[in-house]
Amino acid sequence: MPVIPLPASTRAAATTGAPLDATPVVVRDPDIAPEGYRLDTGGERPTIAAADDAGEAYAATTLARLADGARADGATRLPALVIDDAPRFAWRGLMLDVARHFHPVETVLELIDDLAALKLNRLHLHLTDDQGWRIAIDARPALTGIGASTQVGGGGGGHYTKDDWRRIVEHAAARHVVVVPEIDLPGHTNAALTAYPELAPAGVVPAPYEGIEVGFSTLDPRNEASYRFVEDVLGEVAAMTPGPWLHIGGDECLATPEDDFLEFIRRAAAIGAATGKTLIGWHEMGRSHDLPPGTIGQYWNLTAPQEDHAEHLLAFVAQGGRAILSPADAAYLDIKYTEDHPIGLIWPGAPTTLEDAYGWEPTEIVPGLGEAGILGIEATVFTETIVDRDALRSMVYPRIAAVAELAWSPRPRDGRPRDLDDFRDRLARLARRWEADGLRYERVPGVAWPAPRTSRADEAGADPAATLDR
Ligand code: TNX
Repeated sequence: MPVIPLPASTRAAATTGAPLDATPVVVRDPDIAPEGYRLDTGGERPTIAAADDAGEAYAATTLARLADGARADGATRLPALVIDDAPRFAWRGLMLDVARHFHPVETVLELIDDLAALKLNRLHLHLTDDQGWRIAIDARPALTGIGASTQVGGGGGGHYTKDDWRRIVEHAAARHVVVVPEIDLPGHTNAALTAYPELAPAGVVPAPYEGIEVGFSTLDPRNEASYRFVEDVLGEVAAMTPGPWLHIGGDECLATPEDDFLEFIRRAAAIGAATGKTLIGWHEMGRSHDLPPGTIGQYWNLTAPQEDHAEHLLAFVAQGGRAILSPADAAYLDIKYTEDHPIGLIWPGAPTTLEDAYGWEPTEIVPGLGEAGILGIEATVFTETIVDRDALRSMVYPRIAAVAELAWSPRPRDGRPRDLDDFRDRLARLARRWEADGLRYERVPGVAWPAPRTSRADEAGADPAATLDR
């Protein structure tokens, strides 16, 4: 079953099932796969069978979309169907960078709702970077003092208090989304160094940074105080986070000499593992052969791997871990849609269209990495150019639907490509809901998008351009 169900009108048995408003009967069935479900819409009441709460929730989502489709067709009953559905990958994620531009709690809560609606189950928050530190650490108050006061382009920053964090993780858990905090180490640490300059390598005087370069900062790997800092931070983040994962970054450490990098990763990973969490690192961390067993590698290089990036990812699997795939030319939702798109970066070399986001196969990226080595896939949204909720929505939608479908739906048999036209048709139907919810998405070419809904602001006589799509 694709993550976006087919419209009811295309189904042979349409409108002979349960009435649209019938409350489903829910049963537990331990033989159904984790997060999977069986949905039978044939009787007077739909039946949902699932092994767990997530499967039950995903069945309810599919049922709601089927009802949307039937209603749009003017039907009063559901199509009579039996759907056996379960995810291909256990890890179906989105990463949001709240460091380059801070995004408030409400934006994050809404994003979690969006993820759950597409059967995505991980929200990775990139909480720290050169331009800002966004999470309260009681033992290190300056991190959210001076360290949180900046962001790309200026205009102030922000951070999450421990109460904010609790709201985020609880909201997520109620929607079967696990929050994964990332503390990026030892590079991407300029904001931390402005707060605690004694952790910078000797001779480096950190100044606040609000540009978009990468790779210039590092905690001093030769200073014992750096490891006490890592202990304080990872200890508190682990304690306040109910999920089992802790991401420690490790990417783009261009200012850390290789030997120092390897020693830092060995020690920081041991500190992280001692919290009891399973660690995740960007694939460069695979340069280390001293990773705690089971450490997960996240791949950010291209769908056609360059240099030694694939080798570094495979080193995680060799050390007992698995891979999360986030290829930058397909799953980076901060990359421009077109060369002249007003928002976004274009460092992978070309824009990322909806078709690019949909047109890749996870097992065909890193030679030697098969289905068993792949924990799942994750889209990312770095926010150098993404300043607010509307900009975020316009970059995330519709490409997130492509990533969600690759994460959930089975690979087409016989290695055939996925049916792009079918995906576009289903997407056009789904967008009616986005219109109804009044949320911004990018009306990329190739999809028969629904007519834009007249906004409330428009009805009130305000400037329609403020809320309508470009
Ligand atoms: C690469 S991918 C980064 C980030 C940037 C992003 C922009 C990775 C691990 N690092 O530092 O924000 O590109 O797309």
